[in-house]
Amino acid sequence: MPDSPPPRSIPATDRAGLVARLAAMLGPRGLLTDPADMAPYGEDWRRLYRGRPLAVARPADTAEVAAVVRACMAAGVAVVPQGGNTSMVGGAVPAEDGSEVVLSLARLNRVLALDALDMTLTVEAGVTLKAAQDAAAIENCLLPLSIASEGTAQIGGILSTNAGGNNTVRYGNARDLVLGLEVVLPDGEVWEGLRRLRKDNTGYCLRQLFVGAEGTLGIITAAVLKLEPRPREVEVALCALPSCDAALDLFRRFRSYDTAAVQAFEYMSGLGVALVLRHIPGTALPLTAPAGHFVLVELATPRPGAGLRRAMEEVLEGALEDGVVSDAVIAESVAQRAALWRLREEHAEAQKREGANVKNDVSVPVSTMPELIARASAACRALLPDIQIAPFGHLGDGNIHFNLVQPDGMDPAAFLARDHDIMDAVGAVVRDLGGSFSAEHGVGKLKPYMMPEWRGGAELAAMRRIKAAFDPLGLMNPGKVLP
Ligand code: 2HG
Ligand code: ZN
Repeated sequence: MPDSPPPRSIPATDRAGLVARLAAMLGPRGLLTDPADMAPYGEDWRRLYRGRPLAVARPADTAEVAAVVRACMAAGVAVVPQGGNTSMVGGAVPAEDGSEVVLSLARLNRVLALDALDMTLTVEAGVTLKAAQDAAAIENCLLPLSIASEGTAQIGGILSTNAGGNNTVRYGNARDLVLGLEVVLPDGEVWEGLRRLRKDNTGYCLRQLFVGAEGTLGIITAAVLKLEPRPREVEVALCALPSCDAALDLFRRFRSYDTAAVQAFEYMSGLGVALVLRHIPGTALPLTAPAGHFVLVELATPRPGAGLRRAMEEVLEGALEDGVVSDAVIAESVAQRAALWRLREEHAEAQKREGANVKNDVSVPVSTMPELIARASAACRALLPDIQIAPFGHLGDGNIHFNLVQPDGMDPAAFLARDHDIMDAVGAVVRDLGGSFSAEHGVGKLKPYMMPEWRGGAELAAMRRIKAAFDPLGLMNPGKVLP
């Protein structure tokens, strides 16, 4: 089995021939070649990478996706699948040398079926998460995946990266929501696995191989997703707390009161909230004083007459009496709920506006989160005393975005030049606590270099064998996931 993919360079004439064949196959709506039209497909959301696509293919259906893949493979040209292009790790950017075709799934944007008895939603890969949520809501169902980029991120990319988000604490990752897939394999064959079965115990679970593979094994073109009943009652509260230990104490209190109702339990640092208030117009803190730590908790249930408001008030009253919470506000309306959530959802945007960022999407056992934050903060300050430390995220899952913002006034490029030092310093603490270097954003182009150290030996060797079996030419999203 080859350990590294064969060289991919081919003569320019072959590339020109491929582009001509794709143009004939897809028509003007289906192929972009003008550099200005292609520019948005070359750059990632964080602007860490500026790739240059050979062409951007925009097939209209699965048969066209398969035809594009077959043509590219025949020409020895790599394919980079792209959904909403919201990756935090450069998972969907092409190489800088103009040698790779970006394959956008955006035109595969049909909701195919919803079954309110089976509780399944079948969608094409280019449907945005928001459109899929809205489709489920029409039938009084909930697609229980929620991420800040849901208006742009597409189902194919969400599954390919095994996205997590705000409701993982209750419903699991994208991986836990997928029943069936349709996938175009690297040889252009289509695997028609759009099954709607809750139980199907027939050999290797292929669909789970493609979930989280970041387009390196094939291209997801459609999916069957599990739905949940739509909540009848929802309560959201924002709490100020004296410490991260207190946040964990509060999590324990909510879980022991009614574990099934906890739908989100999100942590925010005092600095992170301050950056949102500074950079995002229309945001406000509905509490009396600033604090060092905040939690946003959401309770929800489809049970009629569950009395969640009473549950929220009782837990918070106890926590206030015991000094676990210093202040709290419960949303009184849908608009107030949205305003509280905005303080959390705008963290990534606010940090981007503040300056250059280094992100650490890490996970540790939930119980060790206060230790992680304390030790990683000390390690970062030892590198750069004025570094701005703004951890936030999915405390209930043990997944924190341990994000660092450049010191005030520092040259952004000089700060980003320290990114590996900073990630390594945080990574050392995470390793010591038995954690992971990527909890929900994936590996992409940014982190394959970490794989040998974190996943080396038998695990990485097995992954390489899987890659070689599916993609012997090494042409599916090369340079991502595997070093
Ligand atoms: C979130 O939880 C996203 O908002 C983005 O995963 C996190 O900016 C980040 O690091
Ligand atoms: Zn997140």
